[in-house]
Amino acid sequence: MSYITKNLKQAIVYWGNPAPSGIGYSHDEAVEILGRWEERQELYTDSEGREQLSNAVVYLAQDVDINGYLYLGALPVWSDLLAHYAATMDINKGSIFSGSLAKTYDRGANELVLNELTGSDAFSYDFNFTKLPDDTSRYIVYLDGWYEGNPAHNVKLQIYNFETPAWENVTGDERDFPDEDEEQSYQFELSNPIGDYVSSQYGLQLRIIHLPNGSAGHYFHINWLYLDTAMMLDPTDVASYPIRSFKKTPNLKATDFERKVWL
Ligand SMILES: [Ca+2]
Repeated sequence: MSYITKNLKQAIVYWGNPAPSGIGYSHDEAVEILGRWEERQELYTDSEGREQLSNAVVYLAQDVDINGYLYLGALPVWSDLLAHYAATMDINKGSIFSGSLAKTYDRGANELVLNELTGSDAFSYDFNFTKLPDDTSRYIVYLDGWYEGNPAHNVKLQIYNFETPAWENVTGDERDFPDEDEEQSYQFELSNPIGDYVSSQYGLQLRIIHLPNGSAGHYFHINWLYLDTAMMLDPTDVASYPIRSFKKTPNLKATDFERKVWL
């Protein structure tokens, strides 16, 4: 392995396979590769034989496409997070002890407190998030609250799969909200890709459900509940550079190649 190839240790995001689209190019989904990124201006000859000055020079262990894009950094490259609150709540089983859905919209002391019933399917509440951006691919659920119940009771977070269609557990854990004495902060990253779980008509639906038998006098407290979304950024949305020139040269022993890119 050449000196050049051994020292490719920086995470670099690569958008390859450029296809003409309108005024620019569309690309395959970003992949993370290793390389060495040098912020230096160097004269190079572009594909049309013109001399140009580079923005940066990058060494890689793989071939890349002219008009692909490179970005110094790791995946995922996400936009800023955008918060969404539940537009409606459906009570499948149970009832409101105190508060209202609006109490889940801020982190103040006010809670929505939900009742548990004695017997099987002790409670089931759905929270419906609508008006979600089309191109969002990252979803994180935040819940500040607590289950005031019994250590043996199982309260789970579920999500509706519009494709199957069926409710699915968000985690493989026995309990997502164990019995507690005070408020906790919970965070759940939802599956990616999220496509089957988001409907243009209904948005995204979460269910908080008590699975085995329950007992009256137990409560589920929600102080703050929101869904953070972010989208995977395109090369033109980040400080990336188009690949202007690429040169592949055998090393001295002809066992490897030096791959050099001018941006
Ligand atoms: Ca609140």
